[in-house]
Amino acid sequence: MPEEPKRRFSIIIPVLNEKKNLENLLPKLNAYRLIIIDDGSTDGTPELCLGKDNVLFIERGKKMGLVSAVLEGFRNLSSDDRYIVTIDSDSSHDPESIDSMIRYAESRKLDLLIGSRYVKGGSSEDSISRKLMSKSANILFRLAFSSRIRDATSGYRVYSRELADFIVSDNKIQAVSPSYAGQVDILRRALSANFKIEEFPIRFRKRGEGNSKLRTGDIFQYLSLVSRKGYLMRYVLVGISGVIVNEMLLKAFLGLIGNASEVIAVEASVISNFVLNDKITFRTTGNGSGKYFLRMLKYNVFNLGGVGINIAIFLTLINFSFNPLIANLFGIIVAFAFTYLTSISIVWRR
Ligand SMILES: Nc1nc2c(ncn2[C@@H]2O[C@H](COP(=O)(O)OP(=O)(O)O)[C@@H](O)[C@H]2O)c(=O)[nH]1
Ligand SMILES: [Mg+2]
Repeated sequence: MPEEPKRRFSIIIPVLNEKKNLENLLPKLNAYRLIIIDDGSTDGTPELCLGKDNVLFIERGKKMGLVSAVLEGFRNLSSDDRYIVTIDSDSSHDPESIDSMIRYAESRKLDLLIGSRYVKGGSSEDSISRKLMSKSANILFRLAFSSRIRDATSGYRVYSRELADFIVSDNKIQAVSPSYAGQVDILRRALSANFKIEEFPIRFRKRGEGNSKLRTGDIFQYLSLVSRKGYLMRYVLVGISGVIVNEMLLKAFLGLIGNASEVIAVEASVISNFVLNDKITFRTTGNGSGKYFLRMLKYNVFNLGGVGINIAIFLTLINFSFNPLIANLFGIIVAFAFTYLTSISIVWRR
């Protein structure tokens, strides 16, 4: 059987001063159609890329961000591109995986296949500090978006044409997250639009020549995206509002009914937290009052469980002669983790 022509796929390569790395990479990609997006490299990158017949070279002149470069690639696909690969040009991503990734994406009819360092069979040769940063970013992603994806920040991906077109028509991504955070923004939107997404193990190498283009500002952009769009920060803020409700009610009722006012204060703050989380944190809309009360009941039960956990940890640590305030703090943290995890995985499970 004749081999299928590989040029039905385009490979998008964002580049910024990567001449030495591209000298290694480009010869391995002769069989593919390449869309290289350069943002004003001054190291001879454009000269290296120009004049190759499988390369569409797009020069933008100034640094506009990694994901904005990917989107520029999406806007320049060929009409017969059914899948699109994005790959870093710094020698971190092994082009050997491209064919197996595309085959896997095709056979599973996926819209997005993420080359992942953190699934079984994947690995990363990054420095400890970079690994720590990337792992933290991914833990935050999973907690904030209630997702199972383990390598949300990876730039080695296979996109279906449908998803690429969907992303290009979504002008918010371009405006909000043109840089690294955009990888996660794309994933978040694809998840909530129910595109089919999986991960594929890759071996991630240390970058070849040159330095990372990641800046401190990119990290803040990521944190800002996660806190604005994710569940976790909103949940924390609602939790703080619950503490205020609790303290105010306790103050109001203490003189009237004594210690029993603690019960009223706790229950009222649980209910007010529920109402706010349902409306603001998880933005639940129109799925029936029956379900609403069921969620409220579940939330109540888990919160009472949280109170139990808090007290149990408090009493245990006190027994080990911890300072009571520290013991209580530990209790609060574990109880918070418990109620948050049950909220995203059970009460407001999507
Ligand atoms: N066109 C373009 N490419 C970029 C930009 N920022 C990073 N890249 C490229 O995106 C890939 C990943 O960047 P890199 O610096 O390796 O990020 P890191 O792996 O997180 O350290 C590399 O191929 C870079 O050359 C940008 O603003 N514009
Ligand atoms: Mg890199």
